[in-house]
Amino acid sequence: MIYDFENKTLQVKIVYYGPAMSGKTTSIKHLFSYFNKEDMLESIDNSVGRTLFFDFGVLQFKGTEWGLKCLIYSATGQDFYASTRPATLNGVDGIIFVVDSQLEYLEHNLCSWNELKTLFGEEIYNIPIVIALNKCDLDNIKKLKELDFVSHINYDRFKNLSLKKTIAIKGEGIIASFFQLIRFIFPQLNLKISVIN
Ligand SMILES: Nc1nc2c(ncn2[C@@H]2O[C@H](COP(=O)(O)OP(=O)(O)O)[C@@H](O)[C@H]2O)c(=O)[nH]1
Ligand SMILES: [Mg+2]
Repeated sequence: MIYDFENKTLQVKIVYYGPAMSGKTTSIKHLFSYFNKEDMLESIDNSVGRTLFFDFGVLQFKGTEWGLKCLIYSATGQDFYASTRPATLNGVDGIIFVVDSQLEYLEHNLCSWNELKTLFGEEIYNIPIVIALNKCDLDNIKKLKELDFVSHINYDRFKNLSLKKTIAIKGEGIIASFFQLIRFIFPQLNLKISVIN
């Protein structure tokens, strides 16, 4: 977190993390389009549309006294681990962990989660995290239940951890997840903030 006293702005870094294809880019795209900021989002994709490196964008909000500048990144476990991790996870203030809630992807999700744990060690328990159980619309397949995932993580050790169901392709739960994370980072913040154009 960076305090810019001159401009009365707080700067935070938020990372959407999770296994490949869980819906990170879709979630971020919805977030930016919700605030009419699609043009502020850069996605570095490869030719088949998967995020090769990361998505990056800035959202700025105006509070009553201080402004809030959110640097938002996405990163996929493996790619991220290999090359972009140091720059992006350094000084992260909050993580939205995007889970693919199809039961068959449980291992994928846990693998990515464990990567995060390995990177941060004990520090992970201090980082505000929202776990987004994404793809909740897929009713025809076996879905991962909240408990399936929670039973594999030390849920009680986290200071600020919450689970939310999301459907990124419809934008459901995306804004709520984002503001839950902001509330974790700034428990005192007056959330009646407006986006800066
Ligand atoms: N059914 C369904 N598909 C989704 C959802 N979110 C993302 N997808 C699809 O999953 C695929 C991977 O999404 P993407 O955002 O690129 O994943 P990323 O690799 O984590 O950035 C795309 O085909 C998306 O359209 C969702 O909530 N429901
Ligand atoms: Mg992506």
